[in-house]
Amino acid sequence: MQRRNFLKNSSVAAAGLISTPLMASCKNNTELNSKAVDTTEPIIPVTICTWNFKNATAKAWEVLESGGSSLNAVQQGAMIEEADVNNQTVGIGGRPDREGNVTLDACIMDKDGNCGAVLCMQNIASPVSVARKVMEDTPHVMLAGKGAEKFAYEKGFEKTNLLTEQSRKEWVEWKKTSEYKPIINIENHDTIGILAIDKNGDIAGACTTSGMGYKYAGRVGDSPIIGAGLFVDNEIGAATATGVGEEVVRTVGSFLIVELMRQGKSPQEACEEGVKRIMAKNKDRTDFQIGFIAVNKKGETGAYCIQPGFTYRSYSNDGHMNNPVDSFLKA
Ligand code: SD4
Repeated sequence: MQRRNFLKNSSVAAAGLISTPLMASCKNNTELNSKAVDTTEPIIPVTICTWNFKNATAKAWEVLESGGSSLNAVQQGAMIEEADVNNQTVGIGGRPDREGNVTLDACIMDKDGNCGAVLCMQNIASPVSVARKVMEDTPHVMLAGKGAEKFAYEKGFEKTNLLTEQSRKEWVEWKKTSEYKPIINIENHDTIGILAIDKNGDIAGACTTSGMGYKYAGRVGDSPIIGAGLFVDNEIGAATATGVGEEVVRTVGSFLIVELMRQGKSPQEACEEGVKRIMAKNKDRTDFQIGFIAVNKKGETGAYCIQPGFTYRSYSNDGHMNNPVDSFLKA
């Protein structure tokens, strides 16, 4: 019998045994019984991120190993990619929209279900850090556009030109045809979604992107949308996404994956089901990429994608690895 089924059956048996007059102790007994059979140690701390962003997971691991919170770990990991001018889908150096403006989306979520996001924000280099301020210093979850930018200045963030010469040149080239394909080539996926569990067993996640290159001005994808690009439930686990955001939004992908884990699926099984739900609605399409990664409360991880080529980084006591990811469509 698979261990998960064994656990399920054990807790059912435990619940059966105690459906006696001692109802007051019912909850405690159930907890004791299920804990008694679940003897495996969680694999924590752990951090994982979309793609091969080894500097991000290295930074997050440094925070986790020194006893820092998962929230600090994911923020600091994400900030590494935001500051990398060579990453053209995150932070400084991100590809602009069709009008030449770099607009950034990011969100962050903590162990208590607190979350913050900024959408379509310009001129600020670390949107994930502004998202954290939204979470911690306002009664809101999302700030967008000029309001988000104004808020960032109020919080001491500096105005920064996000359009690098490289991204500007490519945009000028793109304008010659202005061909708008809301499809991201596999090679162009650079959005970072990062998840972590700290030494206390608490989970947090962050996601940050400049979105699709040459998008309509004002377009926002999944990455800053809690439930779509990222979701954390400290009792269950967390998930995050990269790829064509519209499709992730349509299935509320990251929330779906966490809920599937709640129902007993492993992170791997949950990611596979998440991708299958998307493909079920896109039966005739083979031209877009989405990758999900997930971690459960025990530190087990999983990932799945549509097209071959997606990988995810993990850092735990088992080492720092770039993990190949199985895909729905085969090469
Ligand atoms: C978006 N999901 O804005 C993002 C794009 C992405 O790698 O993941 N790019 O739709």
